Formats: sequence, structure tokens, C-alpha cells
Amino acid sequence: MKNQNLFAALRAAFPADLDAVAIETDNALNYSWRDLDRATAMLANLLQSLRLPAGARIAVQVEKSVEALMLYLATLRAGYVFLPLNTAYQSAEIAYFVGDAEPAVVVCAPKNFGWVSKIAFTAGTQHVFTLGDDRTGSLLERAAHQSDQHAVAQQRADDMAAILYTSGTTGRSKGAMLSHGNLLSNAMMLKDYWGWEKGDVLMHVLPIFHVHGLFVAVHAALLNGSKMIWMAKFDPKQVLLKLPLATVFMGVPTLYVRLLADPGLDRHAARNMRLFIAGSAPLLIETFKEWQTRTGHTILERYGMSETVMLTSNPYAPDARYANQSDRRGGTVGFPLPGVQLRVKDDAGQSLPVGEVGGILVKGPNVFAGYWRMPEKTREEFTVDGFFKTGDVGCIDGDGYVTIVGRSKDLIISGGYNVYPAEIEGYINTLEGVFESAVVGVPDADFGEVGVAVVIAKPGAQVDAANILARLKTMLANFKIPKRCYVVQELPRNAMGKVQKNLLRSQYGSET
Ligand code: MCA
Ligand code: AMP
Repeated sequence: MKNQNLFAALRAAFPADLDAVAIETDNALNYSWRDLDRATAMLANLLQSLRLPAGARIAVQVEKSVEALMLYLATLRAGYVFLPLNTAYQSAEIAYFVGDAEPAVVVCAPKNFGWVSKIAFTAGTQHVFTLGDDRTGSLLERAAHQSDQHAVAQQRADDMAAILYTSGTTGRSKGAMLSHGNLLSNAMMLKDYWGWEKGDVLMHVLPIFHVHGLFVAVHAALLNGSKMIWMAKFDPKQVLLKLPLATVFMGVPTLYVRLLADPGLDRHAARNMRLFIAGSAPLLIETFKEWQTRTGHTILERYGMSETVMLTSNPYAPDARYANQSDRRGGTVGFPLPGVQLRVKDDAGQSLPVGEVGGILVKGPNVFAGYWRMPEKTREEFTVDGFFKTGDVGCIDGDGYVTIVGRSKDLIISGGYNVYPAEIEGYINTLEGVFESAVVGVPDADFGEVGVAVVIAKPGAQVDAANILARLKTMLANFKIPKRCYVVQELPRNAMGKVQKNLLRSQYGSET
């Protein structure tokens, strides 16, 4: 039987010249394809030497580096399950993920070893390694003693490759289990759909702990044997400096907004580019149009989720196979990708006619099998005929273009990161003197959307808005901290007693 391990497919796509540069970093390091092969073999051998049980989770919270990418690839190679964690997460957040996923191995930044190892050992994790963004740490020290030859572990298409944590309306984070087959089928299809060609160079500027940077960007480049220009952090000046060396760029809308703010962005800077891709959050039509004017390029917007990888995309080029799909339309997320079935339904589960707005449901080889250890929740999120309820609200027009008009899930997407109001409210409500709170998303020129907290004090208590934000900063990842906080007498409610968040959004949306 053919090995369905995603790494086997990525490795098979390495170019014949293994000494060619595969990754060029912003601190002038060059990694060859041979380096990728050997280092992932050594790391895979290290993981296998630990004699971990089948399906063991490898939880990783480290700064972006090529070695961190190699650790991901090595985890696939060895047949274990990769669990990436945002570097902004603080101890309570990490304690939850580690407690829930029970990883056999935790890898953290050297500076966090003290508190992370304490959490991990308490949760029963046996191995905690460190990995710095400067090629330091116990992980690489241990891997250095391993062989650089390794036979890729045999995997079936439905074997789990990664768990990505994503929250729900109730605030409790759920681990979306993605299989080798989910990831590989999506990557191969995108390589074709987005017209990846020989000589393409990807500029990689996104974090590698979410679907966009870790899967969409990396898999396509590797499957195409393409070089990556690797930036540890997004910096518009650096991007513009290196842009002439790249042909493909992927970013969340905030990155496009920030690049547009730099006068250096023009047709000349983008002269060698083939494709700009945006996603993870809605791209404003103004950004789409301004980009066209300034660079002569039309951004290709696509839509996806942690649970499904990529679902829809605007077309790359007119293509006979995809009749009618000729142009990239701003404000839309394009067409369901080949193999993806997408339906728009009303609350009663009835399919809606063209142009009518309803809940988006999807099915396809890319859709995950379920949430980690949450069979009930998984069942709730799928229809009886196997469609996954995305929680996004949209419509399909007469030409087949999908437009996302909103979300039925109470979610704020800020600079491409998801923020769950229920989670933030839960933390605010534990603060001294707080009776109740509501967190809403309001428009923001830079992040697209940001959180605003509206708080009621307990009778007789004094609470201070600045103090609430300062306290939250000690508990939560920085991007989750509401940008503003208001202490008020009461929250608007409907007849059922439910807080009317739409009213809060319009009231506090324009205040700065
Ligand atoms: C940073 N800050 C933010 C955000 N990022 N606030 C709200 N939303 C954010 N996204 C705040 C910090 O808390 C800090 O506040 C201040 O901004 C500066 O922090 P810094 O780390 O320096 O920010 P930055 O480097 O400017 O980061 C902005 C960023 C970053 C580059 C836009 O957020 C980013 O890389 N976003 C991409 C996320 C992503 O990859 N999403 C894909 C998810 P203070 O100073 O007050 O502490 S995958 C997905 O969604 C699906 C599947 C899909 O379709 O792709
Ligand atoms: P995540 O859970 O991080 O995978 O975020 C997935 C969510 O991001 C989706 O359910 C959408 O709400 C949103 N999203 C992703 N891409 C787009 C897009 N192009 N336009 C609007 N929303 C998007």
C-alpha cells in the first residue's frame, strides 16, 4: 500500500539538486534541500528514540525559525501528531491545551522552560525540550547525536497529522484533528489551482502556528520544490526590499493594509510577482482596489478554516476546466475548490436559492474528522449527511461566487487571529468588582476588527477600565486584549434578557 504520510509526498517533490537553496532567511542563512532532509531525519529519529505511543502529540510553542519548521516536518516524518501553539499564549492558556491534549513531548522556547515544563510535567508529559530561534536548545543538542537517515513512517490517509486548537461559542477551545489525507489532498489541489510553476519563490512572512502560515504556505512551496524567502516577523520594509526576489506572497488582510501604508509599494516593487493571496479574515474592497491601483496586481482572496483547511478560492486564471471562473472578484471568496461541496442553508436546514444569505456548510476530503475527545461537539457540528457547519454566513451568486457576509459564531477576527468574546468575558468576570461584561468586535483600520469590552461593576464596587485591561494582559495572549474598555451602568438586552451585542457594536464601534 502506498504510504499516505504527508511528509513522503513533500519529500518526493524535493528538486533533484538537493544542494540548491530551499530556504533563505532574513538573517542571511541558506538551508539546502539536503539540509531539510537530513535535519528532519535526525529530529524524526530523536522522536522515535523516545518510544512514544502511536498517535503521540508533540506540542510546540516556539518562535518562528527554520528549525521549528523542521520539527513540524520531522513530526510528520516520524508519524506523530503536531500540535502548534501561538507564541503569545500565556500560562493559563498553555495549561489548558497541554492538559487537554496530553502531549507526550512539549517543545518550548528556552526562556519559557521553567513555567512550561512545570505545566507539562504536571499534565503527565514525559519529555520537555527547548528550541530557540537561534538554533539553540536541548532539542537540537539531542538530535545532533541521531542518524541523518530515516525511513518515513507508514501512515494511512486518515491517520492524524496535526491538532489545531480553535474555540467555539462556549469559549472552551476544541482541538481540530486533521489527517494526512486532509492536508495532502488540499495541498495538492491548491498547487494545481493556484498555478504553481517552476521557478516560483514564496515569500513566507506569516507565523507557523496556524493553518495559513504552516499548511497553506509551506505545503504548496514544498510540493512545488519552490524556494522560500523566510522572514521571522512581518516587517513591511523588509518585505518590500525582498519582494523582487519572490513570485508568490500570502498574507492576512492586515499585512496588505500595512504594505499599502508604505510609499515603497508600487508596480516596480511587485514587478516579478506572479500571485498575491489573501485570507483568514475579510479583505476590504478598498484594500483590494488600492492594491490593484498601486501594484497592477489583483489579490486572490480565498477562504478556509482550521477544521477544513482551504474551502473556496477566487480563480488563478481563466481555465477551461473551471468554466465561467474567469476573474478575481473583490469582496468575494471565489468558488468552492475542486472536491469541496459547499451549501448555503437556512436554520431549518433547507438549501437556499441563489443570492440568499444563510449558513455555510461544507464537505470534502479536506474536512477534518472531528474535535479531539469531543464526540458530542463533533456530532453537533456535522449534519446527518456529513456536512460541517462552518458558522460562517454567506451566499452564492448566479455566477457561483461565494461571499461571506458575517458569522453566526460569536467570533472576532483581529489581524487574522481569532478572539472568542466568551473566553475574554469569562476572564473579565473573574476580576474583583466586576459584575458582568460583554466583548464585541468593532471595525479597525489596521486589524480589520478589534475587541471592545463593556463592563458593569458590582453594586457599590469601583472598577477602573484601564485596570481591567492591565489585569487581562497578565492572563491572556496579547492579541486577545480588548483595545478599549468601558465601564457602564447597564447592558442593552432583548426581551429574552440576552445582551444585544449589535447595539454595543454600533455604540462603541466609532468611539476611539
Ligand atoms: C498583534 N497585536 C494584535 C494583533 N497582533 N492585536 C490585535 N490583533 C492582532 N492580530 C498587538 C499586540 O497585542 C501588541 O499590543 C501590539 O499589537 C504589537 O504586537 P506585535 O507582536 O509587535 O504585533 P505585530 O508584529 O505588528 O503583529 C501584527 C500581525 C500579526 C503581523 C498582523 O498579528 C500576525 O502575524 N497576524 C497573522 C495571523 C495569522 O497568521 N492568521 C492565520 C490564521 P500591545 O503593544 O498593546 O501589547 S489561519 C486562519 O485563520 C484560517 C484557517 C485561514 O483561512 O487562513
Ligand atoms: P480559524 O478558526 O482560525 O481557522 O478561522 C477560520 C475563520 O476565519 C472562518 O470560519 C472565517 O470566519 C474566517 N475567514 C477565513 N478566511 C476568510 C475570508 N477570506 N473572508 C472572511 N472570513 C474568512
